[in-house]
Amino acid sequence: MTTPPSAATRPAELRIDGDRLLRRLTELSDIGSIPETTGSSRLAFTDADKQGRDLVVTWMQELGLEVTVDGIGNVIGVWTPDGMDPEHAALAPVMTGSHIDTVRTGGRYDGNLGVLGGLEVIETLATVGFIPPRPLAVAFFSNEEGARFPPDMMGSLVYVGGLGLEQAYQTVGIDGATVGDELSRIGYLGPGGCPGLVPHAFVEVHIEQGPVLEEAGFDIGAVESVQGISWTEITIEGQSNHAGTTPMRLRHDPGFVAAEITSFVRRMVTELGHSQVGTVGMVELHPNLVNVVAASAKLTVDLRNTDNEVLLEAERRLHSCIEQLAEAEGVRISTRSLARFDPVIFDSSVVDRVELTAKHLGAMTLRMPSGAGHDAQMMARVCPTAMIFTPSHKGISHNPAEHTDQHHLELGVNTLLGVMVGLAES
Ligand code: HGY
Ligand code: MN
Ligand code: MN
Repeated sequence: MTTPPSAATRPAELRIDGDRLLRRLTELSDIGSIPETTGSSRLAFTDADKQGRDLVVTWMQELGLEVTVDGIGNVIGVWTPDGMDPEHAALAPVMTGSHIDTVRTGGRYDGNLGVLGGLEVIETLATVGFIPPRPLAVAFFSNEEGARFPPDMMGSLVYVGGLGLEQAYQTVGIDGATVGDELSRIGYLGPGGCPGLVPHAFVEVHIEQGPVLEEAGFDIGAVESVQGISWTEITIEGQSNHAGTTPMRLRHDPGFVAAEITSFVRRMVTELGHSQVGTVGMVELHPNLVNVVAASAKLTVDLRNTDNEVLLEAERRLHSCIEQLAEAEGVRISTRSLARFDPVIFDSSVVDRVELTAKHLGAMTLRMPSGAGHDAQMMARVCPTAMIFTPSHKGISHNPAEHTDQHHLELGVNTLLGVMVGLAES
């Protein structure tokens, strides 16, 4: 039996409770909070991540969701309200979700908005007794950031069968721990099978994490695609030596080579232009002392582009630069790919639905690509998928100062509500 959409319960007229959403966002970001900021640090599978997980699972249970934990720690809550026709209850759910792990200097909204927004949609519908014609589900996927254990989107990649559990378990993090050990240590190595159940459709609301929407005065992004991502770890081995006595002609200096690679990346992406971006986010020297020519250096290069051909060219240029530097400085350089995902195009009918739903709510909408990686790009491999973006103040993210005003948070989650109900009824 599906609730006849009376005026009170017709989803198009429903609006979420923005204060309740903000309360949950605040309570979650208090876990691993970064003093004097609204940000948090909850690297994947740390104690702080566990605490965040436990809190969200409690909220899922309080909402009456059926909660399962799978083999990589993805948590899926399915809402099958009492009174739903049994054959409707057996249908694949419309799923939303995102992640609650953060980078070390994370903000309040990255990932959290997509998970808590999903809970808010379900609570809003349940409160008026609305019964959708199929179940709804909210997920948080493990280790979306990939900052401690590469690649990013690890949990959703396993969920869709793109990475085997055993390979994921053996991944060694930047601190030497392994995914398998940490997952069981925090008690989230669950029984749920991987790959996971295939949803009817998937939609994720997320902050843009860039300046486009705010600068151009738009309220909602109807995300059409995610750009390609290439992460490379570079290890340089030279010869440790005395900083004072070693003539420059005898040096094999990994610190110098790391700096050369860093400035090469900036020059190269500037030359390639358009949507090419490049970041050296991590540089470690050993022994990292003022009066020692480094023995070794390790750095990471993050390259991204909406055009895969140009991204491949950027990778080729990086590797040729590395070979030339190794030859010129007499050092040994090895590289390891940490992540490589081609650009992803979302389902145009779901993108249309995002745009129409947001416009119906009075939002100024913009169709756009995503510069950041998201779990939705993995879900797009198995079901019709798209994303909803809300503006980020000054485009700041992966920074405790990350901010989105409540009006836009509410607009994003109200759009999510309309899209989820629409997909359930489609
Ligand atoms: O790296 C990314 O784009 C995402 O924040 N994990
Ligand atoms: Mn994110
Ligand atoms: Mn992120």
